[in-house]
Amino acid sequence: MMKRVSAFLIFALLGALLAACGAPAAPTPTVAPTTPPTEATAAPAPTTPPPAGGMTGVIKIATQSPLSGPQAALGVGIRNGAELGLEQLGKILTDMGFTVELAPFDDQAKPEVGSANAKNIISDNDILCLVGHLNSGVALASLPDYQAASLVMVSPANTNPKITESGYPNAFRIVGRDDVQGAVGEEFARTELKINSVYIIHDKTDYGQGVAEFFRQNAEKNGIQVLGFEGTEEQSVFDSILTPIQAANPDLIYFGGIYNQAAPLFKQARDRGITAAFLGPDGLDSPDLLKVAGDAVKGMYYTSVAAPVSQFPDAAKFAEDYQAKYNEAAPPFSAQAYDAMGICLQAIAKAAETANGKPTRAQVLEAMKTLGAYKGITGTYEFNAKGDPVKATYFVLQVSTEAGDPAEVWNKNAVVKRLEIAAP
Ligand code: ABU
Repeated sequence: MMKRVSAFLIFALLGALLAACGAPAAPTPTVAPTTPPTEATAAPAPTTPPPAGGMTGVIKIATQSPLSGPQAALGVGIRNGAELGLEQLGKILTDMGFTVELAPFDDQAKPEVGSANAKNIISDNDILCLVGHLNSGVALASLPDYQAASLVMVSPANTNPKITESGYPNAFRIVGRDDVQGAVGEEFARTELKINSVYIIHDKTDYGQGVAEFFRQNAEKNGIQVLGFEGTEEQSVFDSILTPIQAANPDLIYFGGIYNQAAPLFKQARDRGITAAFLGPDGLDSPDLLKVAGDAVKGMYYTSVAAPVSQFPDAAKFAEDYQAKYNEAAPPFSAQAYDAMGICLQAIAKAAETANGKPTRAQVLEAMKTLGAYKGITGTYEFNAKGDPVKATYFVLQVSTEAGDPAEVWNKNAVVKRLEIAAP
């Protein structure tokens, strides 16, 4: 027995000696090539062993957004914007000695897929920050897992108040909120469009129903007649929704939801002779609204917390680089994803300096809380204690009536109002 123990000790000592002599050189700092979109069911990537000290090792930043399905036009833009951000801003970590990688996940705009992905994301200890989501309902389904792992989420798009009102210390966003966006839309409809009556439709999601409720509350308070308030998950044939709207003959149809559902709804409304004005929130801020609905939406108004990238002078180079890399115009929310990535990188770098090595997620979260102002390409962001930006920009925009490629034409949408509003 003693002999077997001695032999084991000798082998162990030899092994330790060899490992010390032949320890691998620190990896050359690089931005690793993009990994392909991860399937919702994909197994988590293996984690690298923690470095023995110093600024070495792999650091991953994940994205979650719809990369497939009907909302992919905005979701892919978020992934691409974050990817470009990592390529151009990742130097802050590679100069320290780390290797940085993007870990993109496809949440399909479905809460259950986002939640399943979240479990894979937190099981990969190299993932230190997350840029996402597009959909507030998907973020809300994923946040309990992120919180359990102290993983920071920086959203470039989520506007539902619950994101930052539910007590998640790790939830941050750089955009405004629907309690404000709904009020901005209602005020514009009442004072500029001079509407007296509205029929409100929503998509039954946290986001769509939420913003529709805020619009309704303000409309009722301010004397606009609300002729209907309906939720629907219908995606293509809206006859049963449009028949009562046609009978009610409202001045305005307000749609709380995303462009993929709004486009056929608005198109079919016009096709059957409904003349009401259309209005909706930032979920409509996609060239695909114009691509599918065509003339039906030309000249219509919408509110947004994102706006076409052409509205941000500091994002001009981003727009050029995006076009060159992805062969299409940068969609709304992609520049915000670039900034969300920049914020993740700053927080990780700050945490690495404090830790004098690869930080933990908890250390990144601590760094986020004291990050101070971050100057991005879409604005300067500073977070309040809830994780909201101290001030957010809200736009009222009008869809261009010009002909041409919708992705190009969308950048010609006119800004009717631009408001800087403090977080509620
Ligand atoms: N705010 C636009 C994207 C939709 C959402 O927040 O769910």
